[in-house]
Amino acid sequence: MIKLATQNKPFFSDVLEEKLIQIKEFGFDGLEADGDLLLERFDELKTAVKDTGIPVTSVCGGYRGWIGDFKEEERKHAIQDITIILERAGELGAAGIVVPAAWGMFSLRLPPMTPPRSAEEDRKVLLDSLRQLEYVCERTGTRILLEPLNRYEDHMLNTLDAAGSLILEGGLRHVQIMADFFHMNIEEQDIKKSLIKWKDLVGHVHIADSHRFQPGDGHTDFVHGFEGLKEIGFDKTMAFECRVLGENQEGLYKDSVAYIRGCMEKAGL
Ligand code: LER
Ligand code: MN
Repeated sequence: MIKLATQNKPFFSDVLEEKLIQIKEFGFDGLEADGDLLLERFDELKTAVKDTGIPVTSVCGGYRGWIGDFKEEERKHAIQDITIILERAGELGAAGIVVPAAWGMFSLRLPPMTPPRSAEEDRKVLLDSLRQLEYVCERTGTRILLEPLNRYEDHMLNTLDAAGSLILEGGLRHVQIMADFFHMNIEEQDIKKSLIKWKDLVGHVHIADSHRFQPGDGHTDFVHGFEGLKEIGFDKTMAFECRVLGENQEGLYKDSVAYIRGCMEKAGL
């Protein structure tokens, strides 16, 4: 059974227990927490999960640097912070952390267009970071959810093919592909076909509509993509990662959850 999660929203309470209860009232099954909640407010978060019974399904961001950082010092920071986050995610029973190669560090489609490191070096660096994190995943029962981003947000991993082939090349057993509908809408020729191709490695999903706002407001064909998830028997977490367009933010977000649940039903999920 797929779990529907949400990242934080400005209209959710900052009191963690209240936040989790609100999330449930909005129609979600759990929270995709920002990493800084696990780094800065872990005891409070653990108590809130225990008292409400509403889970942290997964973690996204909130650490220093990137696993593919050009700066070695920053890459070390990323590995250090992600290690702590994974240890705490394991304690919470969360699946693991969503990790792109880097975000906003370099784009091959924007000036200066020539990166300071070769593609071969990029892969070496990424494999080194992922291998170090594999050990942490193994002892904490967690996973790295490796996320390809669109060409304007990252230059190393843009497609499910790129992330999947890196995982296979490294023989990484605790790293899976994080499939984001916003990025896939830009980079994949056919979202459904790509999901089916990487069926054994798809471990987590992000959803936003074509314009990165709430699902149902843009023109992404979610039912088509969800048919791919149905075909591969995906039964993990799908997290909303979007801004909300419109005046009545809370009402529109609730409508979007209902819209997505309807799309899931149409796809037989
Ligand atoms: C950034 O666009 C994104 O999709 C996040 O999930 C980054 O991990
Ligand atoms: Mn994403």
